[in-house]
Amino acid sequence: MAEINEKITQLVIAGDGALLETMVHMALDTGGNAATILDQALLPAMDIVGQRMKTGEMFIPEVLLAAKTMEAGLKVLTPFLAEGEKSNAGTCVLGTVEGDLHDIGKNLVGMMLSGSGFKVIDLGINVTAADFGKAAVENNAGIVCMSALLTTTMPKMKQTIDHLTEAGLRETVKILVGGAPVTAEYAREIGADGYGFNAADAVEKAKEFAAG
Ligand code: B12
Repeated sequence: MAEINEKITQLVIAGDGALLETMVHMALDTGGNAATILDQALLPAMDIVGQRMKTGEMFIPEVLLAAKTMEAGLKVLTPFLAEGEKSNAGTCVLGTVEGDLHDIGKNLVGMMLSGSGFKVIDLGINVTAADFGKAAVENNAGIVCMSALLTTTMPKMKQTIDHLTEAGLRETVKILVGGAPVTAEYAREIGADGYGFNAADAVEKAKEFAAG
């Protein structure tokens, strides 16, 4: 299994979507666990891509191709990852903050939340504070989940929280934040109710909020 996982990692980095899908199917068919394939093959690929991006070994078009390939792999895994209980745990509004186009992590969080019984309103990327607020009201959401992958867009989380406070929504809406540069300390600093390290942690925190 370690060999297949390594091959999957390399295919994401190389951006070979067609072969990647075949390999992920093969990994599942030979008894591989979807969460393990995600943790040990797909996510490490994105870490390597990130390092190569930083050192200038990979350029944006190649990173984009790797990201698309990662998504193709995730699509194959989705039905196996999101097979949690189907209760109605509440409504979450989810989005990547304004100015930020990264959505792989956000999509994973959305997938796991909806697999755990939450109704997920995914606003996509580049979501303004006003749009988060509007969607929270329109959908009577109990939780607003924000993702940011850039240090330059993290302050948009605070702006959104301020907007929700001004709109009088802070009593009824819990705020959960996450994304690679975000920390629990930062979440506390900006007045969020919680921080999720990864998609599984996001579900745990959301369930705590829903339980009251
Ligand atoms: C893929 C990628 C891209 C793709 C995005 C494609 C897409 N559809 O998402 C493209 C090519 C578009 C891109 C562009 C850019 N990128 Co980029 N990108 C990445 C990369 C390699 C991977 C991100 C990723 O998908 N990781 C995998 C997912 C699963 O992990 P994740 O997002 O962290 O999510 C997990 C947790 O954080 C958490 N989580 C995430 N969101 C949420 C939300 C909630 C509520 C909760 C609870 C939890 C949670 O759960 C997730 C699942 O476990 C990272 C490097 C890295 N290692 O992060 C750089 C990186 C984030 N990018 C970076 C940069 C600089 C850029 C650009 C500015 C480059 C440029 N010069 O143009 C642009 C910015 C574009 C923009 N305005 O957003 C830097 C950021 C540096 C910084 N300190 O700010 C990084 C760190 C690369 C680097 N090492 O330099 N990028």
